[in-house]
Amino acid sequence: MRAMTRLIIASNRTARPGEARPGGLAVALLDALNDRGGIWFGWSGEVLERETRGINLLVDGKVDFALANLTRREYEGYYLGYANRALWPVLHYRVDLAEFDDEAFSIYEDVNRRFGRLLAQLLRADDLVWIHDYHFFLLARELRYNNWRGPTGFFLHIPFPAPEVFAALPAHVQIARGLAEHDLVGFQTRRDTENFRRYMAEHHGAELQQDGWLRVFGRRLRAAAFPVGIDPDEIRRAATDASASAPAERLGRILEDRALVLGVDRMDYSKGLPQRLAAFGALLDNYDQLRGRVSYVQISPLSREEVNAYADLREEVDRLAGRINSEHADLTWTPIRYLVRGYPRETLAGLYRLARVGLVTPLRDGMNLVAKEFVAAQDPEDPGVLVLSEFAGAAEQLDAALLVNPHDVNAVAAAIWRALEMPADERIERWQALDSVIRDADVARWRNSFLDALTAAAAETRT
Ligand code: GDG
Repeated sequence: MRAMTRLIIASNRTARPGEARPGGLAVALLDALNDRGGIWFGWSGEVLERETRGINLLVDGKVDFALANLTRREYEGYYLGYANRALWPVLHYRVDLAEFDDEAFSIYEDVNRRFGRLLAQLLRADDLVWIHDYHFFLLARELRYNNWRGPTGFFLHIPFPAPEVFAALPAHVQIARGLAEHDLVGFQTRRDTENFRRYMAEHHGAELQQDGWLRVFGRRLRAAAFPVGIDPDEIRRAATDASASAPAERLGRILEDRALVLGVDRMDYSKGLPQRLAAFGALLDNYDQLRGRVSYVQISPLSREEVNAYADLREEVDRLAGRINSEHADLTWTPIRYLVRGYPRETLAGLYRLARVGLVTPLRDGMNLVAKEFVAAQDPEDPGVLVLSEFAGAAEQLDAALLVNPHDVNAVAAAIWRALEMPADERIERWQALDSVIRDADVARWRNSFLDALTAAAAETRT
C-alpha cells in the first residue's frame, strides 16, 4: 500500500509541542498532521540579534516542527513592518492606517525567499503543501522557483478586500503573482472569494471560469470559500467543566442578578472596540431602566504593542471605558469591567456561558471564532444572545444572530437592548439555528474540505 501523502503546513506561528494549550484551530491542524504525518513549518518566535540561518527540527511522533528564527531586522521589516503595518490594515479596509515602506516590503520578500528555500529542502515529491495567511504571500513563488511542482494550497485567514482597496498596496502585483502560484486559494467567505476573482480579472485580465477556476499569469488555479470553524464539543466541555465554572461562578456572585454582556477580542483596531464602548454608553443613556441592572465585561489581551496604531487604540479604549464608567457608575455599580489581559481557555468558555449577550462587533473580521465559541458554550435551555457585526466573515453563516452595523452606535445599543429583553422561546430558536451551523461547519470539516479540494485542484491542473 502506498503511504499517505505527507501534509506540510507553513504558517508564521506554529503550535509547537510544550507550548500553552493551543486553541481549536491549532489543534485541528495538529490532528491532520498526526493522521498523515508531516511537517509544521514556521517562525520559531525567536528574534536573534545576529545573522541566523538554517532550521531547528523538533520531532514529536509523526510530526516534525521545522522552525526558523528571524533576525531583529527581519522581525521589524517582515513581521512588524510589512505584515502588520501594511498588509493587516489594507486587508481590513484600513488604508488610512497603512504604512507603505519599500524597505519593509523588500525584507518581507527576503524572508519569504529565505523561508521558501528552507522549506523546499524538506519537501518530497508526493507531499501536499498548505500555506497559511498573509505573512507568506510569496512563499509558493519561492517553492516553485526551487523546482517544487507538487500540490500547493493557500488559505487566507483575514478578509480579501474589494479590489479598489487591495490595489492600494504598492506591491499588489507581486502579491497577485505570488498567489497565482498555488493550485487552490481558500478564503473565509464567498464575498472574499468574489473580491479576489474580481481583482484578478480587473487588474490582471484573469479569465474567470466555472466553479471558482481562473486562468491568470499563464497558470490555472481555483479560488473558493472555506469558512473556518471551531470544535464545538471542546468548547461545550470546557464551558461546563468545573475549572471553567469556578471563575464564572465567582463573577456571577459579584454580578448578583445583573445581566452580563461580554466581549472577548484581541486589542486590535479591526475589532471595533471604541464603537462598541460608545454603543454601550448609548445603551445606558437611552435605556435608563438598565441602570444598575447590566454589567459589561470586555476582555482584551494586548497584541502587537510595538505597532503605533495599537498603542493609540489602547489609549482610546482606556479613555472611553473610563469616561463611560465615570458618567454612569454609582457606589454599588460599575457598568464596564475592562480587562486588558488574557484568560485561560476554560475561563473564557465559562464566561461565555454565563453571559446574557455576546457582543462581537468587529469593523472587519476574516471570520471571528469568538462568535462561534460563544454559541457553542451556551446552555441549550437558557441560551444567551449573539449580537454580531455584519462585517465579520461569520455573519455569512450566522444570520440567526442579531446582525448589526458596528458603526451605527444607536442601532448596536438597540440590538443589545433587544437581546437583553428577548423572550426565552426566541432565544432558544435563534440559538438552535446558530448551533446547527457551527456543528455542521466545524473545524474538521473546514480542514478536510480544504485538503480534498486542494488534492482535486492539483490533479486537475496537472492533467
Ligand atoms: C484571525 C482572524 C479568524 C481571545 N482572547 C483570549 C483567547 N482568545 C482566543 C479566542 C479565539 C481566538 O483567540 C481569536 O480568534 P478570532 O477568530 O476571534 O480572531 P483573530 O485572533 O483576529 O484571528 C479571524 C481567525 O484568524 C481564524 O481563521 O477567524 O477573523 O482575524 O479562539 O477564544 N484565548 C485565551 N485567552 C484569551 O484571553 N486562551
